[in-house]
Amino acid sequence: MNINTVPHRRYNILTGEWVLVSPHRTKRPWQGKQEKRPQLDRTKYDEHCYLCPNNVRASGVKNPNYESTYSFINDFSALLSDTKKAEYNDGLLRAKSEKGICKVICFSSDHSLTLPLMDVMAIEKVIDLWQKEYLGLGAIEDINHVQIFENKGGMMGCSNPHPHGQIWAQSSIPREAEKKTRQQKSYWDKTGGSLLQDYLLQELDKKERIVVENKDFLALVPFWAIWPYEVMIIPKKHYQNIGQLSTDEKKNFAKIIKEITTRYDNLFLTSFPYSSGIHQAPTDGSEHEEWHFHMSFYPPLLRSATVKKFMVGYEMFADPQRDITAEYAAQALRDASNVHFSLDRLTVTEIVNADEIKVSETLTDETVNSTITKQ
Ligand code: H2U
Repeated sequence: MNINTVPHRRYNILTGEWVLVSPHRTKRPWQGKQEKRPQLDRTKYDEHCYLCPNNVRASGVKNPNYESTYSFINDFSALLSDTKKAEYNDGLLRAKSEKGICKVICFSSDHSLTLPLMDVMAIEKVIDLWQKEYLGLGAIEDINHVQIFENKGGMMGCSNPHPHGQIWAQSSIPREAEKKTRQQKSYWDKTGGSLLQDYLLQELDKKERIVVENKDFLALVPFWAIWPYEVMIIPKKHYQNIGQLSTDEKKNFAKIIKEITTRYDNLFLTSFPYSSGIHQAPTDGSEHEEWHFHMSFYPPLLRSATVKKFMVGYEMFADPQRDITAEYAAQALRDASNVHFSLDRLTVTEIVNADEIKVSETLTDETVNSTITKQ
């Protein structure tokens, strides 16, 4: 089967689910919604920002004069640490109380930054904090799962441009982690090996979906990607959680995060919106040897800085679907520069024109064919 032309379904080894891929559909004209291009804000300190140092948050608490990273319990936490165990059962209606802790993680005291614009040492400090929080929260009784994530950009529902992420830690294992535990465990029991380690070796051999690589990490567009430019960062060693990373490995993790997010911004010359998250072993007291931690980026942009993918219709009722192939996306990200465009003296006209360039580029046969030929 020619996966560059034939409509097909791809299997996600981590979730056991399928995605419909329709490569012939990239030529579909677009007369639909165009999002607003986000402004690049250079304000280093905003007196109205709830997350800037020394400012008072909505709860009335004052942030300390922090210099690099800072974490605090979310003032509007979705989960609370003092929730008592309780159940509601009424015929077919069932509910269970859920206990947890939600935290906000400020990546930097500088309001104007984003991960691609931070230097590697500053990103390492974010990773230090993620490690500390994963281990600390995970050690608490009744906290069986720790979800680290970032919503970047207004398009992803982020409420504040100050560089930050969140952590929701809770007693239940949520759906995505539960699926991934099941799939990895069944592979481990069958083969005695790690599912992601074997996948990583196959991708290293094929090379067509790899975006960048360093001594300790690989960043690729997974074969089963759903989002147009979805990326997964996988450690080369079989680690269950980020707590196992050495100082050297943390530096390489920071480098590859910076590299991927810079290429994202350069793809459409915009601050690329996404949701990213780290999936790692549950903290329920079991060893979870089957787990291989990884970080995923789910960005919505499809054709340009203003045209995004919609997860609607067939996707809501049947299966996720994509038009551009994972191989095309990996090639586009490999072709993007790893020097951030804002440091590269581009003119405003070039940035504004980038919308039209990308919209027409993704629509022509030549671009699709030339990418396929390159592979
Ligand atoms: P988002 O930008 O992804 O919405 O995350 C910001 C979080 O910060 C959000 O969960 C919290 C919100 O509840 N927050 C506080 O805890 N205190 C504040 O003063 C404002 C925002």
